[in-house]
Amino acid sequence: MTTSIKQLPDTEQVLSGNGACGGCPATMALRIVGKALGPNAIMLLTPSCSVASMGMTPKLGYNWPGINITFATAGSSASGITHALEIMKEKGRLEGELPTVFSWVGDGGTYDIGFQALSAAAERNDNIIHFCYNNEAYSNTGVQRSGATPRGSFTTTTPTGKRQPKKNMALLMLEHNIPYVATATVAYPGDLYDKVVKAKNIPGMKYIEILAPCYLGWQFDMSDTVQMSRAAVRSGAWLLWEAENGKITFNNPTSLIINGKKAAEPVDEYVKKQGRFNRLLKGADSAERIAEIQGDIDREIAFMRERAKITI
Ligand SMILES: Cc1ncc(C[n+]2csc(CCOP(=O)(O)OP(=O)(O)O)c2C)c(N)n1
Ligand code: SF4
Ligand SMILES: [Mg+2]
Repeated sequence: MTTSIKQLPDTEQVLSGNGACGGCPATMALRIVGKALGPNAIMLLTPSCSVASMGMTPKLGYNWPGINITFATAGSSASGITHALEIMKEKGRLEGELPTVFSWVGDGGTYDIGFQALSAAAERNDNIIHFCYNNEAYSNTGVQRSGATPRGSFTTTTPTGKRQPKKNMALLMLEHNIPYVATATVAYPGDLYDKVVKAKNIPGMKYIEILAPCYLGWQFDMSDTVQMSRAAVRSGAWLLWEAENGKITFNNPTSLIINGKKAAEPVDEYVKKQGRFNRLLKGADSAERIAEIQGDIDREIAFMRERAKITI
């Protein structure tokens, strides 16, 4: 049974007065993650909105020891810290439960610039949690395209809409044979909370990716963040799943779509809610380009349905 929002602990690791935009999905997600991880954790951040939001020492917006590292190094830095802690414990220089070492990284720092170090940490099965909060662009520097930007989306580096589909990063991480991979989004806080609690208790490498609809990059009213997150799942543009030791399970409502019990909502409704697709919608070839986006989603659903049948 999924934890309900009312059952989430009252403890807060994300403090009031931080510098995030109102309605920031990355910060909402981090708040839920904080409730699941508790205070005994060490946070690593690469350049991103979440770094800009945390403010400046000595009054940080996040209640963990935090380290700002370079863009490419989330995987290697987190590995170094977790190994150092293990050695200190072995030598009797640390007592009690070791802190959870986690990286909190955007899609730019995960899909693109940090991919090599992350892949290496996964291959070594180092004991860390890598969170990718995915707002589908480089938001902090004014919204440039990333490997997570979906086809058709406007960014400052794709002024006529991106021409390629996004990559399936969570599946790429699963193919590293790591013990736990999950996807989540802010409209389903209990689902996210349960996945983080589970990941915290599994030794080895864990990867959790959270879709974070950013009003600035996606161009919608900031009060609609949660609705946009829900619309992404209902249209099948974002699939909720987790894999423990390689076995994929879909979570509601994605499981209903995958099992054919409920149809995914047509993607044009989802696309029309977002200004980042405006130019595509106004073009003479808009029907064709929406069909391409729908094709990407249908292909992904069909592929994941088949991939989940492989359990060895
Ligand atoms: C090596 C390097 N290249 C570029 C930058 C500039 N930069 C800072 S934040 C950022 C965007 C990060 O995008 P993402 O990881 O998706 O996080 P978001 O801003 O969306 O939260 C960029 C390009 C940098 N700090 N270091
Ligand atoms: S630009 Fe988007 S991701 Fe960045 S702080 Fe604002 S709402 Fe959050
Ligand atoms: Mg981003």
